[in-house]
Amino acid sequence: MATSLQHLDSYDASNFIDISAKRFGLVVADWNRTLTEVLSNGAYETLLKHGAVAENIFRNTVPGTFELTLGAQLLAQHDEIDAVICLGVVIRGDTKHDDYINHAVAQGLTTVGLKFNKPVIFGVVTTNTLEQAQDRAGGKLGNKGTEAAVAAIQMLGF
Ligand code: RBF
Repeated sequence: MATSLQHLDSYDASNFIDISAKRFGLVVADWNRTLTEVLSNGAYETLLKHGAVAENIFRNTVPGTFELTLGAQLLAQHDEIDAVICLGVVIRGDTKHDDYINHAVAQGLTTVGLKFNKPVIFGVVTTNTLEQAQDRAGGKLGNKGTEAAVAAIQMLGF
């Protein structure tokens, strides 16, 4: 479904669990940093808004979206971490690099989540153009970082 039709910006927080004792890992790709910072801040502020404690949010940077998988695994392996939120922006170029990165990371993050039995959230914006990415990183289509944090909270209550 197109993300312009479906997004979690208008979510129902009434059934969120208490996350004040939960520990979150944030893994943020440095590639397209201007946009991933917006995603990261959106996720961070959303966690705080719903009761997370700043000391329990561990932000880490990796070079690019491809590295999100290992970054997620290095955090998820710790029993103290309850959920990992992975954020990146991949914009289609002249070559097929985006396909390789996107598929590898989607598969990799799924594997990490299943391996450690905890939420590992795919907060990767994958677009054809820079403008589409900007729309989803604090623009007219919301902030996918916020949505990734919401997904993490929802999965913790599963
Ligand atoms: N990383 C991203 O997070 N977003 C991108 O749009 C992106 N484009 C790339 C394009 C090319 C041609 C290459 C080689 C890498 C790109 N990367 C991108 C970086 C990638 O995720 C990874 O950090 C590097 O390939 C090193 O493993």
